Amino acid sequence: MKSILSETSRVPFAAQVEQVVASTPVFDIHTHLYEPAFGELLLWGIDELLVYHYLVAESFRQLDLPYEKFWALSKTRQAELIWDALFIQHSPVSEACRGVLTTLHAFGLDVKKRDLPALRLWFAGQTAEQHITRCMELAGVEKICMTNSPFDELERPVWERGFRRDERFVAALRIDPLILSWPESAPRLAQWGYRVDARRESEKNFSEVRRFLADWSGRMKARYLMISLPPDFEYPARNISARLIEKAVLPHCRESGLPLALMPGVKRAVNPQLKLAGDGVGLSNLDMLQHLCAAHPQNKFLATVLARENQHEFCVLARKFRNLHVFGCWWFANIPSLVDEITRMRLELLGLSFTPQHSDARVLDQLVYKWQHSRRIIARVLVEKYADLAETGWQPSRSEVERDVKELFGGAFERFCGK
Ligand code: FIX
Ligand code: ZN
Repeated sequence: MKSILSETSRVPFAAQVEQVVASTPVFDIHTHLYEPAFGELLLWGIDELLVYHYLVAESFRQLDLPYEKFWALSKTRQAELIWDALFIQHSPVSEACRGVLTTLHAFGLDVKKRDLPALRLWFAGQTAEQHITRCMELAGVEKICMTNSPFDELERPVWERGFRRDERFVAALRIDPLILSWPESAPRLAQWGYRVDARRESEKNFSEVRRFLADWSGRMKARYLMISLPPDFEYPARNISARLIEKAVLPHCRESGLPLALMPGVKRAVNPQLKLAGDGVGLSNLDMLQHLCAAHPQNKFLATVLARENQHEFCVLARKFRNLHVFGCWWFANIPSLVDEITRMRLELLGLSFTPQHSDARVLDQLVYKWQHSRRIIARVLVEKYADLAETGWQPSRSEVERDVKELFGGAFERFCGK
């Protein structure tokens, strides 16, 4: 066995680990990107990068403009205001701003000119198809999991029409409205031919919801089902959300072998005037996750938690339940200082049995920065962990490092889902 450390004279140990992390293809298990058949739902380009809701939230801290005036502007104009407020009037040091520059730089564009029209000109010369290939290559992403909602008016007709799938993309069935807004969702299910009645709880309702889930999981060839949850979500509980999970979602997941992804901690519309940028974070009571994992050992749960303060308890929970797979540093947790802390904690508590990151990209180009930034941190933490092992005389071989990184970049996830 060739030891990575014995090769130190040629390529230093840290550089070898960095090389492996930089070059291992990743399965991006949660994004908001769409495959090409969805046309304009796949967002890309400089203006989309600039009007990303992370930057909208940051720009309102600098702008004096009333919210309604901003929203009444065209996307082009909004992008210009954000560019001016966050890149020209101030240095773009936030993670979301830095991300735009990392991405542009990776495309070979000269960011120091601060020339928005020139950047727009370059993007105008690209096609979506070319750009998908370019972004995936630069990010080292081999497969992208979308977030797919039958409740989305733009998305649903595309699925209903049917299309030839792009093998680089896979689907995840998103069911937030079904679980969290049943009174509004039930009539929609009824309209689509499922015999449900929101006014009365009945076994019939649950079996019809199962039929709905089976139809959509099948139509999308979904890899997993997915719900984001408010911090005060409880399970078990005598409310319709918990009952729908227990009586429809979990039985469907067991029957189909699909995991259920839970994303606790989001407070939706803390400031509704910010629209998509107005969501916040709160500390979740993770007893619900404990109860779900304990009461349903035949179900598989994927989870990521939004609050920093929930991360340690969450890791400990995953040590107790092998039907729980930890993934990603989600949203407000996807900043370098927290990715470093969280990844380190997970490696220390879970070894390699988790998926450290997903991109959550909403704009195709974001794959580039989200993965470049994450890879850099993951490599740094791994180098340190292997160095700690080396102090004991345990020398990792190159192929062992490659094996470990493959686990982290999709291998452990695929195995968990396939169990
Ligand atoms: O619920 C989610 O999947 C979140 O990731 C998004 O809704 C959120 O807006 C986002 O883009 C976070 O990165
Ligand atoms: Zn997301």
